[in-house]
Amino acid sequence: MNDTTFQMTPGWLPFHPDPSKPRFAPPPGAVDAHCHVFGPGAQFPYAPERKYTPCDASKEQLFALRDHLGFARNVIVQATCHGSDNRALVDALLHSDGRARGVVTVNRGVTDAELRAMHAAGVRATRFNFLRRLVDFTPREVLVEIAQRIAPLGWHVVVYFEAQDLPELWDFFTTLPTTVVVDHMGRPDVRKPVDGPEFELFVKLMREHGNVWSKVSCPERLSVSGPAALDGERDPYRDVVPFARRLVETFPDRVLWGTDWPHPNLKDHMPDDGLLVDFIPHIATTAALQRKLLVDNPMRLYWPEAA
Ligand code: 0GY
Repeated sequence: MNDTTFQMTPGWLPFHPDPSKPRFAPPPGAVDAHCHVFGPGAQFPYAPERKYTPCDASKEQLFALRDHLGFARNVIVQATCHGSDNRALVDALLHSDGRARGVVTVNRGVTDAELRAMHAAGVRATRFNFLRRLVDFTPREVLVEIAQRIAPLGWHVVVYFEAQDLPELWDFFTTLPTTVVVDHMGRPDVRKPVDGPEFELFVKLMREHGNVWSKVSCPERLSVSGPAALDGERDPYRDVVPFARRLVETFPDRVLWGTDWPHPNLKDHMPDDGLLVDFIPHIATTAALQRKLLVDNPMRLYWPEAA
């Protein structure tokens, strides 16, 4: 595709135009460890093989949101709409004054020189996406080959999958040679019990494999009850709280949090990013847990030289 004008997929919502100021003040140095930049398409075209076309969401808009929400740093994650063309992400890293690190998507053709250049720009991980609505299937041996290529750089692997696919993916995940970071708690079905077999399997993965971390992110995607705040209290996405809180309290040193701005692929509800920040004190209920979640853990993983 050579055109540089893109129409957002019909029905897809743009990001919130005017997020509220959170009541919760993140600790100094807090990291938004899962967010994206999209295009702008005229400068960084979307991938021909993409399954959706997002709205443009520039690095300037991302950095303005970071400041508005009271965060200090970003981890920018390659989304599938840009395929394995990481130019928009790398450009954002290079313009972040060292305040952003990145998670790219690469294919097996990537050269060592390209990997080194991405590392110099601030990339620290590669992402494997297993959601069939987002990507075509990549054979496991190709992913293993990529993991072996990036491991010597000290990078880790970020994985995105849905809870019902964990049994099938278990052996692959547990043989990866790096730290493995799971997006959005492995997407549990929050209508099921937090101590039921499905989420127990995810907890078991983290308990038995000390190299597995989880992002306690995306309540807006997982929630059935929705954002409703109770009696003016900013207590949103209540049905997701038990799941995220269990992980934060069981594995306080291996959890990360992120906004997921600009929230691709949402059709029914676009979150207020300020309200998402006010989800944090409900899942990390002490200052010590909040500091680990928002500062110590992401710094250890993405800025180890400064942690
Ligand atoms: C997310 C979630 C989604 C999209 C992607 O790479 C992507 O396109 O991850 C989703 O649609 O659930 O983390 O951004």
